[in-house]
Amino acid sequence: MKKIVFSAVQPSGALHIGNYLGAIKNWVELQKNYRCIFCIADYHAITLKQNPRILKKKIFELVCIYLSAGINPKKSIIFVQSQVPYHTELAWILNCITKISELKRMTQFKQKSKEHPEKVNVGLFDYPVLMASDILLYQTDLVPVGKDQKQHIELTRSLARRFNKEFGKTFKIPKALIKKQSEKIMGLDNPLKKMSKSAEDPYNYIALTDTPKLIREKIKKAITDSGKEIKYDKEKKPGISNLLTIYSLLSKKSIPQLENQYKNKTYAEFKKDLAEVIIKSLTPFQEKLKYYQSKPEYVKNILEQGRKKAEKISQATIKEAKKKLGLLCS
Ligand code: ATP
Ligand code: LTN
Repeated sequence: MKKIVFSAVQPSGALHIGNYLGAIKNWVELQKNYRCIFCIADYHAITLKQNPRILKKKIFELVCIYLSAGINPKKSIIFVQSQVPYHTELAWILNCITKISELKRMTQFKQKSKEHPEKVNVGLFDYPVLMASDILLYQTDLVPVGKDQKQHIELTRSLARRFNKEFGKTFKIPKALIKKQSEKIMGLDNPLKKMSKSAEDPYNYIALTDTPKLIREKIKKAITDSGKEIKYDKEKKPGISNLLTIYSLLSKKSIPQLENQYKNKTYAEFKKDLAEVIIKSLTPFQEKLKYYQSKPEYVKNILEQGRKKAEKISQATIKEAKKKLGLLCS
C-alpha cells in the first residue's frame, strides 16, 4: 500500500511563487510514489471575510492552478473541502478534546488577530482544528507544506495521539514534510517576513498570474542589501539570499553555482536575469491555466470525481471515530 499524502491551499488572495515553491511544486513530485489527496480549503478561507462572487471564482481558479502546476487528476484526488461534510463533523469532535490554551498559542492566530483585531471570529481561532480534521480524516502519512504550517501539524499530531489514547487507535499520526530550501520564501518588499497572499502591497509577492511586465517591475523594486556582492548570507544579506533561493529553485542551478556565475556582476544584472527566469517558468504554466479556465465542464467533472473518492475515504474514518466515542452512526 502506498503512503498517503494530504495537503491544501486556501482559495483566498493571489497565489504567489512562495505557495508554488513552498508547497505545490513539491506535491507534483510526490505523485510518483504516494497516494496523493489535494484539497481546496474553502472553509478555511471564510475565516476572513470573502466576497462570495470572488470566492467562487477563486475556488475554480485554484483547481485550475493545481492542474496547470502538474497535479494529475488520474493519479491524485482533487476536491473542495466544503463538499465533503465530514471535515466539519470531525472538527467538532476534535474541538471537544482541544484545549483553548493550545489554540491561543498558535502563531498564525496571534499574528492574524493582531493584524485584524476587529475581525477575530471563532472560526479563525478554531482554524487549526479544522486543519487537523482535514489531515486525520484521510489517515495521512505526510503533509507537504511550508514552514509556517509546522505548528498546526504538531497540534494535529497531539490531537490524534490524545484521541487514540483515550478512545482507542483511530487516527494515523501524520508527519510534516517541509523542504529546507523552499520552506519560507520571503517578501520582496521585506525579506524578514514571509511572502504572503494577504500582504497589502502587491510588490510583496510575484503572483502566479503576474504579467512579464509586472514581474520585471517587481523584481527591479525588490529590496536588496547594502554592499554589492551577490552572495548567500541569510543574516547579513536577507534580500539577495531570498532572490538567490528563488533563482536556484526555478533554474535548478545550485546557490554556489549562481554565486559563481554572478561573481563580478551587479545587483541590477542579477535581477534582470532573475526576472527572465521567473517569466520563463511561469509562461507555460499561465498558458495551461488559460486552457483549463476555458474548460469549466472538465474542471467540474474532476471535482465531482474527487468529491466522491474523498467522501468514501473520509466516511470510513468518521464512522470509526463516532463509534469509538459511543455516538450512533448509520
Ligand atoms: P497568508 O499569508 O495570507 O496566510 P499564505 O500565502 O500563507 O496566506 P496559504 O494558503 O496559507 O497561503 O498557504 C498555502 C501553502 O503555501 C502552505 O503550505 C504554506 O505553508 C505555503 N506557503 C505560504 N507562504 C509561503 C512562503 N512564503 N514560503 C514557502 N511556503 C509558503
Ligand atoms: N492552513 C493551510 C491550508 C490547509 C492545509 C490543510 C494544509 C488547510 N487544511 C491540511 C495542509 C493540510 C495553509 O496553508 N494556510
